[in-house]
Amino acid sequence: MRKTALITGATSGIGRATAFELAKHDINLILCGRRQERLDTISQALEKYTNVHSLNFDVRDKNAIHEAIESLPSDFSTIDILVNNAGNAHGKDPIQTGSTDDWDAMMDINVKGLLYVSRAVIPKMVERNVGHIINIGSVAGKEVYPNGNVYCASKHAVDAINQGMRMDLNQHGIRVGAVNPGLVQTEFSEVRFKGDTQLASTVYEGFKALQAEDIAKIIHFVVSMPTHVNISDLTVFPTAQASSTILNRN
Ligand code: NDP
Ligand code: 8X3
Repeated sequence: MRKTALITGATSGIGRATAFELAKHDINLILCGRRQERLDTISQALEKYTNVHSLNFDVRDKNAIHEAIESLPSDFSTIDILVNNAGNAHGKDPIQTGSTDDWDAMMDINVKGLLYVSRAVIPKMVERNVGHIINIGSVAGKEVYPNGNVYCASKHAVDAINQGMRMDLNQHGIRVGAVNPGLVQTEFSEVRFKGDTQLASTVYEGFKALQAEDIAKIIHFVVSMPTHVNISDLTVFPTAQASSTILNRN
């Protein structure tokens, strides 16, 4: 029987690429995001591969998440795989001048949003003693870099939540693991720099960044392992990157 995966942040970047990768491997999909037009376009493109249902909610809105999960049609209501991917950096300022609105956005989306979606999905996994959760962390959850302050804090929180989830869900046979990418060329930097596409493009100049499809293939690899194998924590850099602060630009 086909598995069903719910992917948050499926309208762009890593989430969208993961939707295509899992669809091509016969996994039913629940695609989540706030931009309905994109959800519609992506769903249409994937319908030739698999069954797709989309849910429009902001991960900051716990009531909307709960209602959306409760509203799932019976064909989609058994979620086998949860990809907690929605998130972004907002701003890249030193702590003394950082925007408290940016800080709220990062903590509310990257940390609390991930928790709210997980809280809505996990109980049914626990009832069935079946499930696989992939938390998209970051190298920023393993190291801190200058001006990364609160984004790094949010991803360190994801790292801790990933470990805690694995412990609590261990007795239920639910697999939990994180995929922690280095620099991936997506809309991430456009969001971080508030639509300044020129500044955003400089982030990926002079080296070959990871592509969203690279991470999607890794996520498929993780979920396709036999059920006795749990990839708990995986960090992936572009070859040109050795750490958050060491990047070989030519
Ligand atoms: P993108 O900006 O391309 O995609 C972000 C996705 O998150 C979009 O689909 C967006 O959908 C969704 N999202 C953002 N805010 C919300 C919200 N409040 N409610 C619901 N959905 C939301 O970035 P990436 O694909 O690069 O990022 C995906 C994940 O990967 C993030 O968690 C990021 O931290 C992580 N990551 C990225 C790296 C990179 O270098 N790009 C490296 C390491 C980790 P919509 O706007 O439609 O709601
Ligand atoms: C995204 C990668 O280096 O911009 O998590 O923090 S980085």
